[in-house]
Amino acid sequence: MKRSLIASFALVTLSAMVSLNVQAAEDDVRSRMIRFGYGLNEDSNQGRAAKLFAEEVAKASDGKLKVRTFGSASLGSDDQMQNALIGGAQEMMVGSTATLVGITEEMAVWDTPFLFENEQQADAVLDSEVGRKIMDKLEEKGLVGLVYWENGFRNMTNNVRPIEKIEDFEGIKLRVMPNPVFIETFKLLGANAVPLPFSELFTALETKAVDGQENPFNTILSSKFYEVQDYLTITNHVYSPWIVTASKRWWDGLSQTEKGILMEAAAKARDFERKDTRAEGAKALAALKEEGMKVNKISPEVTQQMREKAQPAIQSVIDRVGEDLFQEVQAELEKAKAAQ
Ligand code: KDG
Repeated sequence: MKRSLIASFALVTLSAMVSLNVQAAEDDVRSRMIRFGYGLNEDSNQGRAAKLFAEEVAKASDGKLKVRTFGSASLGSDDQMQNALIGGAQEMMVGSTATLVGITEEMAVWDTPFLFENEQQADAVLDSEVGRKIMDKLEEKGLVGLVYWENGFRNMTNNVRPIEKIEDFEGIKLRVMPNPVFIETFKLLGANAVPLPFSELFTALETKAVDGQENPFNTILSSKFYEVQDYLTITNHVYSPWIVTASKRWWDGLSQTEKGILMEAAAKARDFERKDTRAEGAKALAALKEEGMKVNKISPEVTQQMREKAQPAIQSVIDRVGEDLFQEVQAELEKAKAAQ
């Protein structure tokens, strides 16, 4: 009797120690260095949000989790960093969803021309269940999606002519993100679409390897494209998200507490970044005019012609992501429109 009592007491003690140990592991916050890469300058909406993310993580971990931010594509272009995360050579980054399409093709849904009419619709859909569902598909490819940030509505710049009628796209050598939907869309509009990583864009414009590009006002200003571009045409042809990602190989080794700290900081930085991007966007347009860019806004009639010409690209998104997922996004979008 005594022997079995001692044995069961030892068993209870052992399992308590093990669970305490697991508990300690789940609550552990270890000293870690986290390399967080991004493509724009430090003095950009992307850079300011990355800095805030690092500050929030340090605050919440008593300085144990040290996020070192690396801007201006100093750790590589978006797709190079995405591959570094998959391989475990880098811990985190923020970059375009568009360059993830080669890894997780469902991300292409966010490249659909004219999908969102305004930022409120974008926020509602990206932060919805279907936005999370698309983000979670990254896991099978070695990435963890934390949150979406805002790159913003994209507008055209070029050195050939102001884009006033649909024919004005004809023959313009336009740099686009290395993404099948962007390449197809601008070919359908009549431009000569040239896919290039963001990190090569300024030089390509400066050396006239390309005539133009398309990006949100904040990026056009912070990357000084006004120095090498004459015309800015407000087209708002697509809303671009950024996405904060982590290396799954690295992420899976974190404790629950560490994951919670990173997720909460990424969400705080998202909320800050969206506000900052919108506030600075209006100022950026005024600054671009000050810098001498000739600015025009495309008419509703030409916007409609763009939509019609881009229709096959929208169909190719549906073919790529699947009718069901595309309709899930549309349903979420209709809910957002009804709530406005
Ligand atoms: O690293 C910069 C990219 O994240 C982002 O700016 C993508 O809009 C983009 C572009 O034009 O490449």
